[in-house]
Amino acid sequence: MRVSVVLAAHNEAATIAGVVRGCRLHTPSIAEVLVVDDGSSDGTSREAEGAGARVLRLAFNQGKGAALRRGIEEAEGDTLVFLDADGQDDPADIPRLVEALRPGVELVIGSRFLGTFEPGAITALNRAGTHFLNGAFNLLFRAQVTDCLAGFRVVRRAPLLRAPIRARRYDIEVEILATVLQQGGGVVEVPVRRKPRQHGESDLHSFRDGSRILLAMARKRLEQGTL
Ligand SMILES: Nc1nc2c(ncn2[C@@H]2O[C@H](COP(=O)(O)OP(=O)(O)OP(=O)(O)O)[C@@H](O)[C@H]2O)c(=O)[nH]1
Ligand SMILES: [Mg+2]
Repeated sequence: MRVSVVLAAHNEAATIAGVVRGCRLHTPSIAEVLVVDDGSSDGTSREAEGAGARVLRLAFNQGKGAALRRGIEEAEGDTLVFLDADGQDDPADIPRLVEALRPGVELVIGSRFLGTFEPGAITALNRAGTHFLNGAFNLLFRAQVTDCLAGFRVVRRAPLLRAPIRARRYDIEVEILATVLQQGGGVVEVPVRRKPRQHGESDLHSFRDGSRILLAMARKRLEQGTL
């Protein structure tokens, strides 16, 4: 197993170096930490490189999904770890996620709902929206996950290369999950701890991105045929 940690980052200069160092310290069989700097206007790339990451710079901001797709294409490893660059996910949880990637398992989700939200880690609106979208996902795909939107994951790279992934923003998480399920791959969840954002601003727009995620689910489900 060769593991690439892929971090999508947009204006995360204050936190990216700490996250990169944490990933380098905690990731078993690590090949690289790959940061996709998505048109940041702060020092995100410089900080990431200084901490030992390989950095891909996109010329203009294209969204988290577009950045992760680029990371999936460019990564060296056969196994990918995704987590947030803003310090909300704890790299110390990475070994437990990687360990859960047993034969037959293609995706390990770091579930915030099986784990812990520290105070301030999620707004009431985003918690309610996430529950709603998770329920919709389980109904549409006859799945039983607790956190279909979690960005903290370990996934094998091969199934993602076999299917076209089109998401440009926060719809990337459900598209990856649906793609793995569609190919018959095993999915497991392990609990993680989610911290509040310490610096900078979220790019997430609750209603606009929530609608986009719901549309992405519906489109993916329709592609798979009748219910
Ligand atoms: N490459 C890239 N990364 C992004 C973009 N928007 C967000 N990200 C990254 O995606 C991760 C999650 O984004 P956030 O905006 O923090 O979303 P969130 O954690 O779901 O929302 P909050 O809890 O409000 O912070 C962070 O690492 C961001 O830097 C983007 O446009 N491009
Ligand atoms: Mg965040």
